[in-house]
Amino acid sequence: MIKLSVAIAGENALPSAFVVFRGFEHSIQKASELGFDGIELALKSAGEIKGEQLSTWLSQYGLEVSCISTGQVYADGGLMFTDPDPHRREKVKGIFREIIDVAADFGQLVNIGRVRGQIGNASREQAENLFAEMVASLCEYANQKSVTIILEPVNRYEIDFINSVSEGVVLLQNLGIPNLKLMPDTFHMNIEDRSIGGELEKYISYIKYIHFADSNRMAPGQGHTDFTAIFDHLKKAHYQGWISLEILPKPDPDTAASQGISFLKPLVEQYNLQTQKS
Ligand code: LER
Ligand code: MN
Repeated sequence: MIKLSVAIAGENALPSAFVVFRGFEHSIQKASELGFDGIELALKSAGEIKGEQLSTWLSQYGLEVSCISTGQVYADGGLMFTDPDPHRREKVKGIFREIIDVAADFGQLVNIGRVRGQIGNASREQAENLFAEMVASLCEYANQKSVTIILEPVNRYEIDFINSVSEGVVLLQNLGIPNLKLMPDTFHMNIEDRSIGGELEKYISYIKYIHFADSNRMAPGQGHTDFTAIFDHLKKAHYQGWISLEILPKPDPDTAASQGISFLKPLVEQYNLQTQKS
C-alpha cells in the first residue's frame, strides 16, 4: 500500500525551508482536509515541537507523521556531517539524536538530505569518511529506537556528492548498515539518474520513502515527468510505503497542494486496489 504525505514546517521555519505549508496545527489541518494520510515534519531541532501537542493534533485530524526531514538543520547555521570542525560535527550529532528521539514516537524515519554537507575544499575521501563516521554513529543510536535513517540523493546544483540514486546504492552497499536506506526524490532523479521509474524499480530494496515533485518542482502533473510510468515501475517492484509531496508552494500553498493531491490520489487509489488484488 502507498500512503500520501505532504511536507510541512513550523511557523518560524526559514524562508528556505522546503515545505508546502507552515505552522504545525494549521498544516496538519490543511493536510487532513485535502485528503493526505500523513505529514512530513521538517524540523531544525526537536525543541520546535512538543510530542504531546503533536499527538493531540494528529489524532484530532486523523493523520500520521510519515518522516522527519532535516534540511533546515543545514539551512539554519550551515551544520553538516562533513564539517571539518569536530565541535560543529558534535553539535549536529546532538541535534540529530534528539530528532531521532522524536522519530521513535512519530514515523520512525529520519532523513539526511543537504545536511550531509559538501566536499568543498576537502578531498572526496576525507568527506566520505566524515560522512560515514557520522552516519554509523547515528544509525547505531537510531537502531536502538527502531528508527531508520533515509539518505536522499540531491542534485549537483545543491550538493556535491551522492547526487544520483545509483551513487546512493553504492554507498549503502559499502557501508552495509541495515537501518540506512534511501529516499529518492523524483525532482533530483530527473536531473541525475538514467531514468526515474526504471531506477526506482531496479533499486527498490534500498528504497524506503519517495519524494514526489514534477520536473519543474511544481506539483506532479504540472511538469513533464511521467508519473503514470513511475507508478507502473513501482507496481512491478511491489513498492509499499510513503510518497511525500515536496514541491514549491507555487502559485500558492493551497493551489500547489490541491493540484498535487488531485493528480496523485486517483493514481494511488488505483495502485492500492491493484496491489491488494495481486
Ligand atoms: C530535500 O528533500 C530536498 O529535496 C532538497 O533539494 C531541498 O533543497
Ligand atoms: Mn526532496
